[in-house]
Amino acid sequence: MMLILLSTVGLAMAGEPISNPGPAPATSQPGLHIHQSLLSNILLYSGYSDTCVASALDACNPISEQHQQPALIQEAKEVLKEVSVIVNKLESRPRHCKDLLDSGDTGSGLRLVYPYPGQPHHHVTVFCDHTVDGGGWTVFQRRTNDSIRQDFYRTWIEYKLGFGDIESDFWLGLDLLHVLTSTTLQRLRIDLADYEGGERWAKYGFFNVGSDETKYRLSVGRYSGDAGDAMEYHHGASFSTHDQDNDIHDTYNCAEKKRGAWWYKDCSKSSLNGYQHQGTLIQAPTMRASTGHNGAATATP
Ligand SMILES: [Ca+2]
Repeated sequence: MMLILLSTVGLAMAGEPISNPGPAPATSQPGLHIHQSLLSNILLYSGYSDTCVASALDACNPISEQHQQPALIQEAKEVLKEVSVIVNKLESRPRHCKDLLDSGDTGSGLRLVYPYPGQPHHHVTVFCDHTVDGGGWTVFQRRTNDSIRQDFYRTWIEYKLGFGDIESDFWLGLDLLHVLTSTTLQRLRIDLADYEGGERWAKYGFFNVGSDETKYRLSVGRYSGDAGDAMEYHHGASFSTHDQDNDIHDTYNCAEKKRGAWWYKDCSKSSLNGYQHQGTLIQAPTMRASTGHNGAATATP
């Protein structure tokens, strides 16, 4: 495709002045409008007179201008149209679950998405949840009350890349979370359940996870829900694991203290990857990210 485009440009430019026309012929006359063209220079240099070259090339103009160039332009337009169709097709690939919902895929479960800008073929598998709060949620963490549970006391590299069973207990991974929350505005929803069947939720109108360079710094804003705001305290914090202490506590690593991995400061008001207590209180959290919908909560704080 690109070769055709380059070829078209090359042909279209063939009549343009050249920077080094070579030795000027002795018979050259000022004002001859074609004397700098490639072909006229060759002919003049070969010994043909100006008048002869001018009349010969003038006779060719109707063909090149009225037939050849429109044909080339038409060809270029068709090539550009094909390129445009391909680009639109690639750009319309779903970046996250909200794109899938908008395209009419209302089924929850595993789906392929293409979240990486400039990498239209790089896909990942995510779990889409369209059952809560209008749908369009990309689940990035889930802890169940199943008999077999994932261990969430994991290393930095495991939290970076993700772990677990995406249809049960899992953590999607900080690298992917950064991409998902950086390419479009995202909201965050957390659903909590206790062992007695009680349920609470918290939602944030803005949610972003920074890059590896920031140690995946958390940004959240605009709380709503009935679980209480336990995330605002963590706004601006970097992520910590038991083998990488990025919290602001001087004497110990909060991730070790809480037996978890989170955006700890000094140390936490929430720790949803922390030790999962058996008994009366939390927790079986599910964390979801989604772009806004229903025209609400899509603006930047
Ligand atoms: Ca510390």
